[in-house]
Amino acid sequence: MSTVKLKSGRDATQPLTANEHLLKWVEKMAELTTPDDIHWIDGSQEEYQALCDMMVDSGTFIKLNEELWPGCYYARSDASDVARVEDRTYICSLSKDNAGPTNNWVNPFEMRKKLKDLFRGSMKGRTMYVLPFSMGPIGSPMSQIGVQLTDSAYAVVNMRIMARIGTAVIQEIEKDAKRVVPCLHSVGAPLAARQKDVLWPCNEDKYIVHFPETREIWSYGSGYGGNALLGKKCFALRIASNIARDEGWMAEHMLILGVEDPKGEKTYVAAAFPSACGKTNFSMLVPPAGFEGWKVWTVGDDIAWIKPDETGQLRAINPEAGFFGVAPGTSNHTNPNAMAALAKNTIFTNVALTPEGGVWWEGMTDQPPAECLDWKGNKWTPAIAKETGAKAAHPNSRFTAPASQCPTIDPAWEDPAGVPISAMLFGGRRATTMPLVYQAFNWTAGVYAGATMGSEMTAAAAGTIGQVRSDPMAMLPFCGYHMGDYFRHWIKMQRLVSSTPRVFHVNWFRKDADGKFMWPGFGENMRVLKWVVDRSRGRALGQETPIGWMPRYEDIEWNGLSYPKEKFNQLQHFDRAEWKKEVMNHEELFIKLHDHLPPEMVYERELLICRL
Ligand code: TSX
Ligand code: MN
Repeated sequence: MSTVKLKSGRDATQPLTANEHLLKWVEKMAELTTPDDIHWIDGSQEEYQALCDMMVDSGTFIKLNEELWPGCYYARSDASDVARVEDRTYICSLSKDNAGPTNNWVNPFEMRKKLKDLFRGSMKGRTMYVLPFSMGPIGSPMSQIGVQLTDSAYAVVNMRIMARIGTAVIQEIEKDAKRVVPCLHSVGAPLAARQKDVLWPCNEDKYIVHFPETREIWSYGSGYGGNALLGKKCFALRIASNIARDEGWMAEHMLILGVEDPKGEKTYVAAAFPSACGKTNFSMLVPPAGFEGWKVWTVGDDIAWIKPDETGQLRAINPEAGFFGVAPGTSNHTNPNAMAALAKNTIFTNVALTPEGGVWWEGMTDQPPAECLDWKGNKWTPAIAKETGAKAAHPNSRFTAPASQCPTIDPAWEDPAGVPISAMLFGGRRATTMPLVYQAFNWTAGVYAGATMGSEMTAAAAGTIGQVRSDPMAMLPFCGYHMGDYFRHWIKMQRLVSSTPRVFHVNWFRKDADGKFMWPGFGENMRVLKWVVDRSRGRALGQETPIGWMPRYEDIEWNGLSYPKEKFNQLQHFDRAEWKKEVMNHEELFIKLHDHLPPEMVYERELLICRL
């Protein structure tokens, strides 16, 4: 195997930089992993096309019907490589105490030795791509730069959608204004001479390793999602959370949206929800009937980097350039803006393939196709599904789509200065206890609400469905250091800003006694968003309750929706007995974090108990 030929005649094996530091590292890693070739990624359209063509030739990619899905490709992963591997994810800080009880930890010296053994010769028979990338707009003072060395062309083409990559990033590196985060990635499947490759190479042994002090990422054995696109969860959350703590900013698992009212006034909100709560849908919300003239603009759907500006105002950027969204459940009803974003130039992974050369997934259309190939390549029909329960698309199947193609993408989404954040939302999937919305009394109470948030598991190990799992700030799998220190950092942020954003807790998923969702959700969440915006701007009323400020029926805009007052009161009802139990459960996490837990969390809990 040798690297792709480019029509322009550029020899991709020639380094794109003379930067000693970068060249030395690439050379050293090539000595370790022994690839057959090295390909320097310039990020051009031509190069992207050549890599896609190469994967079509090898069978890893299927080109979709150009009439139906222009510029789109389809991939199936190995059936054992379909999601992030949390039990194989490590934070290898010098001291175990710095990783904390919610992360896996191995002594970094031991781990380095282990990784060197794993990576030794791991790229044999393959090309090593040198992929310079910027998380955040190139040149923004809030952006961070990395270089990913990878033997996966699939990772390269996905990263081209998810981040800014190539020559322009090299120029940033040469200015040497910023330090580069080295990211080494191998699927862990070296090829012997004349050995035929498989469609999705990977290794059953997987290691996703972060060294927070030296700001390094080493990922071995997986080609899927967050395991392989190292700019996303590994860099933009786990490593960036460490940088942010040291530098006084925040790297959060949050969407960012802008609400524009009919007068053109714009208010930006960031929101942290755990997985399976519809974060992408919320970030692209379509205002419902009764909200004519209102617009919701999308800045990001997954990650926010938030930093005080010179005046102390918190401003946020989306460090990503694309959406790596869960396909199942995405439709013209639930999220027409995502459907428009993924209509072209998109990579689909583990969805179903239709006979016309199109894609399908559960929930995409009311009518399933009469026949298709499922994510494993097997024949799938609605009858087979009924009989065997087989899903056409894997529940964690994905689309990789350019953010620029989203009809609601905010005009300021690439503003190097970011957008000003006025409010922060926390929320989970809760059938009971949690009202539709309440506002925390102040910043510290808001940090408490975020720290103690939980969500019911939808798909998990047998017997755990419906159980509430605590997921502080939706960061449980993504915080790159001790969770107690992370809470301290949140508390401390108040001292670094001129004014804190207002903090709210929301729950779209409360159920009535018959097990029916009480709130229509989706576009109707705009009614909650309006109250949030008005509260943040100091012009909406609410009533004080033991848990925070809550809207009364008359504080919500009901134009366009008939929702009875009694039902709203039930939806907003807070039950003292349920909440007492809830607060007792908070102790479990707090005990785990005890010696690092900021005293503010203990006091907030005591105050809440007293009010209850
Ligand atoms: O994304 C969702 N959001 C946020 C949208 C802006 N989902 C999908 C969650 C899975 C990813 C929701 N599901 C939301 C929601 O607000 N609410 C619900 C629950 C629900 C489901 C179906 C109905 C209502 C609520 N159907 C009818 O009322 C007819
Ligand atoms: Mn996420």
